[in-house]
Amino acid sequence: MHSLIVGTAGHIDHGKSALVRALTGTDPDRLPEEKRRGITIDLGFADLELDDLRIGFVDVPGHERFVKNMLAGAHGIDLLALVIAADEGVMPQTREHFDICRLLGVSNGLVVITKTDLVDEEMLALVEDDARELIAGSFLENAPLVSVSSRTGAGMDQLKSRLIELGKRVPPRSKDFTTRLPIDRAFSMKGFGAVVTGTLISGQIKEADELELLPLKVSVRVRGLQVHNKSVAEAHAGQRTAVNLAGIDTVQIERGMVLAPPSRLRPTQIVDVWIDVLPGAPRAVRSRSRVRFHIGATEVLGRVRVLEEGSQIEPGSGGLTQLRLEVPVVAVHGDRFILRSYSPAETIAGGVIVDPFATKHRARELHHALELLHLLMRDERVAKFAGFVRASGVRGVRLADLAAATGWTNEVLAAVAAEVQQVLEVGGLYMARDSFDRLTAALVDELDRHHKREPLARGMLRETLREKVFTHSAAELFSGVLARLEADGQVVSEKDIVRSSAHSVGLSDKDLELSKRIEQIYLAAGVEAPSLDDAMTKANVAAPQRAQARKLLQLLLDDRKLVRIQGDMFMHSQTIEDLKTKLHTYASQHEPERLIDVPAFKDLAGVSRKYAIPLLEYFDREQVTRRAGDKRLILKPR
Ligand SMILES: Nc1nc2c(ncn2[C@@H]2O[C@H](COP(=O)(O)OP(=O)(O)O)[C@@H](O)[C@H]2O)c(=O)[nH]1
Ligand SMILES: [Mg+2]
Repeated sequence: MHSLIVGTAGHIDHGKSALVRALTGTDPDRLPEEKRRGITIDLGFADLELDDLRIGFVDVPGHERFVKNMLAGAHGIDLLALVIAADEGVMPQTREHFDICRLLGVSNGLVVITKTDLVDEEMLALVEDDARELIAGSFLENAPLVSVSSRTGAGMDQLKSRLIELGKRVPPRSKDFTTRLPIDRAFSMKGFGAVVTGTLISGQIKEADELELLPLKVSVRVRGLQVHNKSVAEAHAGQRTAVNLAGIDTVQIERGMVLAPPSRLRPTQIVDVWIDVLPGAPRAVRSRSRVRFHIGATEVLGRVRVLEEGSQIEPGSGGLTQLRLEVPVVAVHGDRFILRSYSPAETIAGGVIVDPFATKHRARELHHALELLHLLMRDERVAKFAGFVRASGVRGVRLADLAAATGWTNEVLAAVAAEVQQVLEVGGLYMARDSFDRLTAALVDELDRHHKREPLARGMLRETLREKVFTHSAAELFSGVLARLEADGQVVSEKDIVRSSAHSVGLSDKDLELSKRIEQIYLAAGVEAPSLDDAMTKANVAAPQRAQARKLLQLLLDDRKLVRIQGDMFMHSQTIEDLKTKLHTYASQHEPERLIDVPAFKDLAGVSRKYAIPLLEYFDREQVTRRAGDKRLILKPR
């Protein structure tokens, strides 16, 4: 079975709903008001199995006041049935609906001339000419034109066989996009709760799936599914789908909201788009004009900022534009949409989403922004991927960001990522090679400046460096960049200190000599560590030189020649190593407990309590020992 959606379009009273009823036996005018007034106000639905085709009909209102509702149904159709009444011919909404379908990228369909029972042959021929003129040069140019009467049934069999032929030629929906269901109806069913319906435009939905309702970002669960009024375990792209949702109240759901997998797609309020202004539009699309933006099943208001020179796009031409929306919507790259003027509401343009998560462009950056948008518009996924990565600059972009921007499945993302060039993956973020180079240059610069300022310091604190160069980026990016620079041998990072690999602390002979003396004093003192003051005095450091001596001491610590036990208590690393060896020997003599108490440690180390406690605490921190009640467990060396 091949599922597809057929959408009606055409002027009011041209027999769209009657046609759907004649074909399916279902009256698509379901609202009491529609039945009473005999007109379609909102979308109607019906289904039909023809051969191995399962057709979902979306019947739209023809009245110009309800174009908004028409749009909510027109976005997901595979086949257009453009309906023209034989007794009236092409009328304003025939044209407007047809324009809309063209702008939305509908690419298959047929023309149905209805009410043939009301006209003679001559009139019918005239209307057919009228229709042919309308579709000349469009996607319907070579489409079948079928004349029918829903009243007498004339032409219905021919129409059905045309639908079968066309339906077979409609390509299956691409499997490359993540699941998305724009909601066109929401209602409650007694005993079931919230039910939403819509055209599943991509992916699939299964019973018990966890989904996310956007832009609310509420998680919901699929309690049940129906396709064509039958319960199913799974619904597929191209099917009219009803979903019974748990975890949400019907009152929270509105037409135009979207169901998608959790955390996969994201709402947006600024989009960069390409628009084509209808040749018949009453005026150019200008910056600052307020428009109605129709995407999926939703309509929101927004403001235009034309990105092209001249700040306007003339009727019959196209260009790049930014739309700032008053309410968030769900949009991915490549989505089609319609722009209507605010008042009077008329269709003026259609377009395609280029960058769904755009930022405001400053005038001097506009040129660069336009360049990137053109890259995104290239018809190759690798170029699009590279475009999104480049647009992210030195911030980089996560695969999840790319998934939200493109709507691509993980399989597609992985395949494209493997092919893309001049893009690096750093700390889980994708970044263009030149952005990466700029970032590393800034980092190396910052380090060099630091080394110039502080020639005696071994390097810069990691955190300080991150704050200076990576203020606005993700933490993992910094580690990623650093790791790459280390692997390249450009920088060396030790614990919380980073230095450029070319940097070495340059000590004067005098400093070198003093540093040796200080080290010697600690080495000689062993566990009987002198206070800092004592050490300075012993090393003959006069008061004015103490600051310098302290820096030298810090260098000795950085070089791990000295170890800080606690506060100002330092010991030589040799002393500590000897103690560790003694501890391990002791442990091996006290297997399997490997325990030592404070008195035993004092004996072992030959120290008083004043040193024993800080030393043991130091060993605890270093994971040489671990507290076990009032004793220490001597850990096995790793
Ligand atoms: N004589 C005749 N009347 C029709 C035919 N199809 C529809 N109608 C009538 O035309 C009117 C409008 O039809 P409807 O299907 O509601 O038009 P819609 O607004 O395009 O959906 C109704 O009164 C229908 O009974 C037809 O083939 N022949
Ligand atoms: Mg109707």
